Amino acid sequence: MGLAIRYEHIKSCKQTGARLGRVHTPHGVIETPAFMPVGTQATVKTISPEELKQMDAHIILSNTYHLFLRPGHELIRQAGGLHRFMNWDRPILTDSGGFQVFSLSEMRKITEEGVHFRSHLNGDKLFLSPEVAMQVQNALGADIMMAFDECPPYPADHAYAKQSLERTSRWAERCLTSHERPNDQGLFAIIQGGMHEDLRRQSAADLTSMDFPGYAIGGLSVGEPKPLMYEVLDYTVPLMPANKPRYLMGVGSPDALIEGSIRGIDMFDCVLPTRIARNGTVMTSSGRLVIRNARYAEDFMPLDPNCDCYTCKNYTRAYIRHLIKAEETFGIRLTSIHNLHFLLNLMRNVRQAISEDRLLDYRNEFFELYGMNES
Ligand code: PRF
Ligand code: ZN
Repeated sequence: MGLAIRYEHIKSCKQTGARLGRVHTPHGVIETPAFMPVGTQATVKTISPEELKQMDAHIILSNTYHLFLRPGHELIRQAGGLHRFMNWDRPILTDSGGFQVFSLSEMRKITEEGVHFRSHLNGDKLFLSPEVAMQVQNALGADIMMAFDECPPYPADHAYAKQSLERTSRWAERCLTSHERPNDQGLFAIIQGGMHEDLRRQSAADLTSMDFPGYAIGGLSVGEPKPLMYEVLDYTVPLMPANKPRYLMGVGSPDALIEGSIRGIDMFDCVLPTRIARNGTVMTSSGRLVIRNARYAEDFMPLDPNCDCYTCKNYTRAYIRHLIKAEETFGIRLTSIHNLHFLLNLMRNVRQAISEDRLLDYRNEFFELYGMNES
């Protein structure tokens, strides 16, 4: 197998079993557990790479589906790959399109060969398959690429989830075979199986027998209750190899980042911080705050008095509320910077707590202030 990705385990938390580690990639090191900001269209919306580095983001995620549709992977290959195209020289992970094609495109038809669909941009007829997803991701050149999978909707009955995971296993094999750059791009497999324990076992067994350099859990955070997601993690994470990175896809609420870390997850991504920032919602140490609310009109405090981000050091709630209400783009830049800083800082705190064997204490202190059920 390829040499692109190496997981270094530093230690496990004695209170929880959470892992402190490092993922070594061709573009540098990711300290784990890590949160990956999402840059769907080769940009983390409104934030420059320099700002992401100031916030200490180690890795960002981008999307095969979007870049395949626009501007096209051949153009990005011509630019010298995604890193050079977007001026980001730290690690990048690209998702395979196997999820976005189901959530965004119209008139899709799944066959054994792949997925036929129409572009959500202009209605063009397109096709994605394991081989096409690998070709596109090889052209983009991310450090970590994802296998082309099928994420069943929630709820999915046992029969559907079974045939879907079996296809995902066959597709994973085809991804391995058609991957052309195993020495500088690591390909991660995605465990599916819905909310069914026997199917998660079957999926993990299929995929771990193929020896990928990393493993992800897909098919969670698709509308199921949080306790059910934690239950699936409880029995799925122990099925994943201990010497490789473990990535929980599309999960990034503060409570789930902590609960996932406790269960042994190393990597997370989510559009949540940047998406809610754009409608004026921020995460603070005492829970979510909706800055559009009239109660902040004359509030000259920072968004979060406990935060030392650029936004909180320089701007007030009243000013940010004004910008958001006036639809000034600087407003959503300020809330996006704050929310990303909040989650990246949360992960720094999680790593520190693991190193000191007190992640359970940290979790309890965090929830005390933040509120357990807020996402
Ligand atoms: N598969 C892929 N990407 C994903 C998911 C998945 O199951 C999810 C599930 N929450 C988010 N992103 N390929
Ligand atoms: Zn802040």
